Amino acid sequence: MLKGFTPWPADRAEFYRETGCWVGLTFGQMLEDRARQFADNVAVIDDKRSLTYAQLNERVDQLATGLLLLGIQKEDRVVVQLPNVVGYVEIVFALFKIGALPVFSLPSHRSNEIRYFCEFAEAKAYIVMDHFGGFDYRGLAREVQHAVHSLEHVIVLGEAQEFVSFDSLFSTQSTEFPEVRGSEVAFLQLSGGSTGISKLIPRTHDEYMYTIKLSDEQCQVTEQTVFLVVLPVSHNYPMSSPGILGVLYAGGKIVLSPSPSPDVAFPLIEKHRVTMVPLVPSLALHWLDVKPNHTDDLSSLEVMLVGGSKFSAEAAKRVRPVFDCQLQQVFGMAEGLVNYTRLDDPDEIVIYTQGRPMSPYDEVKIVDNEDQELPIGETGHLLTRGPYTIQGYYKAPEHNEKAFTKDGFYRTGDIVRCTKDGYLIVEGRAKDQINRGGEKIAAEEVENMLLAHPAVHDAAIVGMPDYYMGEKSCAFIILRNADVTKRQLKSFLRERGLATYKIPDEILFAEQFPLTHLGKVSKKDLRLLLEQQLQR
Ligand code: OOB
Repeated sequence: MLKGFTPWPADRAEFYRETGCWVGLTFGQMLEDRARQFADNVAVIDDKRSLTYAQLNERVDQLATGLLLLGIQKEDRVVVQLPNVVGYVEIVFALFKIGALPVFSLPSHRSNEIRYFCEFAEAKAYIVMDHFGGFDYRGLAREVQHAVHSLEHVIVLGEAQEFVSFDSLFSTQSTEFPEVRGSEVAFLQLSGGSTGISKLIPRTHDEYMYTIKLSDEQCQVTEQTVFLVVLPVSHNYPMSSPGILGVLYAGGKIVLSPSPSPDVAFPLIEKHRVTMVPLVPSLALHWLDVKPNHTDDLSSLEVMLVGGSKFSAEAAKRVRPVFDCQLQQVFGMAEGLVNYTRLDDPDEIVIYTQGRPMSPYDEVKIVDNEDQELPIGETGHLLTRGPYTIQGYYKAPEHNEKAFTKDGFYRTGDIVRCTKDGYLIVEGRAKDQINRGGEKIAAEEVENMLLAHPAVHDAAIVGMPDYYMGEKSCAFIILRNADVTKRQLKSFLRERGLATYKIPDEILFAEQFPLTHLGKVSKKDLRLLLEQQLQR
């Protein structure tokens, strides 16, 4: 078993097997199976190429062979940083087949994040695109490879320069793949993070297969589904709720879009007769606002999933009239628990709630500050455990003590209320995190980096209401007796390799911070202060 992975207690693991949640199927086997069943169906398309199920499986086998020949072995960690391209699906399944573990990073991550992931996971390889979105990832790879000693290979899709070319890896040599079991860890996903930098989340084949099987049921994914991905494909949401994995499970078709812009995405919906698309609220709002200016035929669209942050009821009401499709809200987390509104739920529920747990074996509790369970209808902290919610972050025993209860419930950090029918309504957040249109920012990570600036005496980051993003980030700064501009502070963060989405949208200087009675910075009061400033 992978070192640093926290397994489920034996009795619960046995229960999840007995009840048929965990069936021992790996993602490698799943693809082989679907390649037989749906051989000539198109599995995945991007703006350059497309592959049928049979072709995908064949290419995955050749790539897996090439990875083995390169020296990538079972349980080796491989940081994957790719945009929405067919090569992403190929590489991830090739790693699954040999039992090597992809560590999923986002295209917007920079050296601060990538160095950390590679170091922390002791990654053997790092896989990037040559360039994308105006950024050359080979420069980043050079910097990371220089800094991280475990990193033996950088694999590049496109022009590889001095690195290993992705295309050169495909090999028809006959090789035996290592045996991989359903109970083993399949990959490491990223947490949004609330203290310091993102934690890594180990997910096993068994429990992740269960999440996509259930998601397929709740979202009615079938062989006929045409699924458009405009969000970064490696995020847990477009990956598994129901995500690209759910679509492959059902034999449907994945269309990968290089951009979420309606100018790119709407023509793709028309061209491929897309039936389903997952969005975050900021994008859904944007699409709602601009739809009337577009003439593309979007009549194939049946379901728009919206999740990742709270979708306002006002916006939710507009989905059907504007897009003539069904809205399905999803409230999920990379740590596990996923809630959906159901496709046959009345509007009341679809518009006003974030859905209910997808498995009958999900256990949810809503508790007060002392972990005492609250009566139904009251607002409190959401705790959960179940057949697909992790028991611990990867190699983080101390953090796990705080993030999980003694009996294995995960503290989600979300403040919710439950209706009498078991639907959850997200009311707020207890974790020190900013949810910037679905992208999570751990305040502490950015604060620590700001504190490294010689002119900064103290820094505190809070969310700032925003029409599209839900919230943006605002950094309050107390300066030493030095002069520094907002722009200089932002470029300081950029030069330190912080991902762009984490750079504060606003910086405000303060003389002092409001404190709690314990003497900690009161973020609640800072938010009030910010509100007053904005109103002015
Ligand atoms: C998804 O996963 P993560 O890991 O990026 O973020 C999880 C957190 C939740 O704990 C909650 O704070 C927030 O994102 N969240 C929502 C929400 N969906 C997620 N807050 C309010 N309303 C919602 N609908 O974001 C994720 C993973 C799988 C499926 C969907 C989203």
